[in-house]
Amino acid sequence: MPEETSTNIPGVPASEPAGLEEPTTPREPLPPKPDQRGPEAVSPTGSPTGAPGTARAQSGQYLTTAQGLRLRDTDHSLKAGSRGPILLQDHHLREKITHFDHERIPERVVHARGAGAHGVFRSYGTAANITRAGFMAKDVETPVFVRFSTVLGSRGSADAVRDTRGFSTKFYTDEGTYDLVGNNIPVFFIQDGIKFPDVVHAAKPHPDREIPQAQSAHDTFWDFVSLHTEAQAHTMWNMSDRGIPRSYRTMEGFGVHTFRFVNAEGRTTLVKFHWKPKQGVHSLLWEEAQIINGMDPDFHRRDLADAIEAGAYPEWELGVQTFPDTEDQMFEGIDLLDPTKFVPEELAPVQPIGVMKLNANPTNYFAETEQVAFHPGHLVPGIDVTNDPLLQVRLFSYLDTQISRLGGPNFGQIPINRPQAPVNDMLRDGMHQQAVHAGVATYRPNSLDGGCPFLAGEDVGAFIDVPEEVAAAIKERRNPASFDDHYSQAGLFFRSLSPVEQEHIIQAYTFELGKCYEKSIRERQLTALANIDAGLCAAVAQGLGLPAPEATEQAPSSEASPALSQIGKTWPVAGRVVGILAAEDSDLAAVNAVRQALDAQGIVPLVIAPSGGYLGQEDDGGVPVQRTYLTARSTEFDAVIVASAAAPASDAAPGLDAKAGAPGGRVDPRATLLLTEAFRHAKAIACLGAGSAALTAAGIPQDAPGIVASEDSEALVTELTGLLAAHRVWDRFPATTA
Ligand code: HDE
Repeated sequence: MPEETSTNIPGVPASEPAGLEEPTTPREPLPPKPDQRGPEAVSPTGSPTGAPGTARAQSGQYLTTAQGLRLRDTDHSLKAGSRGPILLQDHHLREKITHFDHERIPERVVHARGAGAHGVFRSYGTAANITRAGFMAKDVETPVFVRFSTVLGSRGSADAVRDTRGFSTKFYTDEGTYDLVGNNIPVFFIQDGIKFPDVVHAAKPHPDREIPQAQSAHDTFWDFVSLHTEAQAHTMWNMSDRGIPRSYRTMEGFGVHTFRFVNAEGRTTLVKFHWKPKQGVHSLLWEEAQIINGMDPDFHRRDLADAIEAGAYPEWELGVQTFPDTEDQMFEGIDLLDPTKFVPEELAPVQPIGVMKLNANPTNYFAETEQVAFHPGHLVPGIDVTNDPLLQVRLFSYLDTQISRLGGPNFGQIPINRPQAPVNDMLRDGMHQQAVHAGVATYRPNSLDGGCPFLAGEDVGAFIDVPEEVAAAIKERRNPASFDDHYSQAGLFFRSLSPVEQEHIIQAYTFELGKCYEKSIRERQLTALANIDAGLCAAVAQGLGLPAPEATEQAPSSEASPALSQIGKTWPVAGRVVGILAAEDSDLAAVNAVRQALDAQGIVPLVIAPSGGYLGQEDDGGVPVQRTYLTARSTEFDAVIVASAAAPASDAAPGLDAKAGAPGGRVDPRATLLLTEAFRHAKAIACLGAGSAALTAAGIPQDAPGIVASEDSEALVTELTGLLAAHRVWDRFPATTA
């Protein structure tokens, strides 16, 4: 049998024997693609990355081994004959497969699923009286990298699950890197970090079958939170709309703990951090979230990346609530060291100190978003910690976890983690050491390296621990009595919301507890709800078909905090997505006019049609189709516009026929589903002229709130924009709840 040979190298015939001169020279070498050039010799923050040569990632035009050896073939193993066994001497094969075998690193033990972005933080320069941290006190810009995350799910889990979201920001300041590692909920499940493994084990999938993924609706979670009642306040926030944000762009962020600012004179102030999204605070509905997790599990990741790519850069204002650093560290009866409590904005207003804009997507997910290492102990002069027992444990945990996650103690040298400030430490060697350190004296004091590096004084930016007096105390395992109230703030939160939001909370508890198999767990959680709010308990009990228990504790009552409601305000509409249902027989001039009017508002118009390509002629007034009835689902859109037919036939539903010329001109059921869902999810629906026949087909009353119709595209978009600014047509609830 003749020996078979094959090669895919341009210009090299398949039958050519080995030993040719320069067989790998392409006939017409092309310049490297922009995304193949490899990183510049600077870190993402603009600072030099260190020794020359450390930025070698991709250079040159030829495929090489890790050692730079040019390769002629990467598709065929070296074999003893084309049908023979593979030879152990195939060094390229072994390098390629060995590297592949080790491509994965352990995912984060919590917050494994995330999305990141680069940006800048501009300080207003108004905080100088309370902090000496230059990046907050002066009117300066600081590069940042932000990572948003869910907590419970694995790295490949869905985005739109009911969960807390992480909101971590790395500020590359010129005084060192500062990490603000927060959440989108201002309170936490536990008061002492020693319980973190318990809450996480309870919330993660059951250890026997490893289900359910990325969900709290299961027995072990509710078993824990019903027994461990200090978790009730955080759980209430999770059951609210905050647990299912519309987008990472529409989430608030909170530092959760109380931190300590120190000003230039050494005076201290206690602070709580708040990120306020300029896009507004918006959420999904539970049914929407469930559909999204099937239709587009990457919904939040895609939304963030698309918005940044489109130039709709999301912004958050950073603010602080400030409190006097008194001996008892209490404020209006709230213990500032208790991380299960928040301070209502009505008691301590949030004072803005700067604004952050996210303006660049990561170049490489693994290198940046996966390898970024946050740590609440990454502090700068002017910001210090408090004795919050949750924060104190975090100060240990985050450094420790990176050592197994990133393979050793040198994770700070990974480009995304490199500080912008000059680094001159005495840390040496270790796994994955990248630096070539000079000098012999890796100790202090020394005379051999001229005493270098020197110690800094406060005048040149040294970090000085706040000389806090620690009162003589008994060594004990115990919380202060001021941590005892577990219910009042859960009730305060519930009572501060609008009826629609309260209804969502009732549905969420009823859903989640309905997924628990153990009746005793449902009953115990109902008792906790009775201690929080009798009305809430009764409504959930009714949904579960269980009697509503009596309260076992009388929680102190507190004033409502209207600032907690997400409803009743209006917000910018830029970056919102509007679907335009159209078909071949639609009035294409009107569709194009409406697209332009939306675009002028910064809204993203997406045309949905029975099939892809163009409606009409591409180069003669046609309309590009971005989604087909097959690929579109209502959940992608914040509002929907129905196009009218150019010349409506009497028996046709204009513009939305299943197929051109379909008998009876019926409306495509997928278009009907899209409209029905958009209506049920309280989204604005607009009809261009006679398009409203499609609404009739979907059973949507024309006079329902948030249904608008106009022949004039400008007027239609103006009305629609007004509705979008409120996020949803709230008047449709609670009569038609999701
Ligand atoms: Fe975390 N947390 N956490 N956490 N956390 C981690 O650190 C931990 C807590 C938060 O995008 C881990 O690098 C303990 C509160 C965010 O990379 C780990 C305790 C808050 C992220 C860890 C807490 C957070 C993490 C896992 C109780 C809100 C994602 C990987 C004492 C203020 C950071 C990692 C990112 C990640 C431990 C409680 C927020 C294991 C022990 C409270 C946003 O170190």
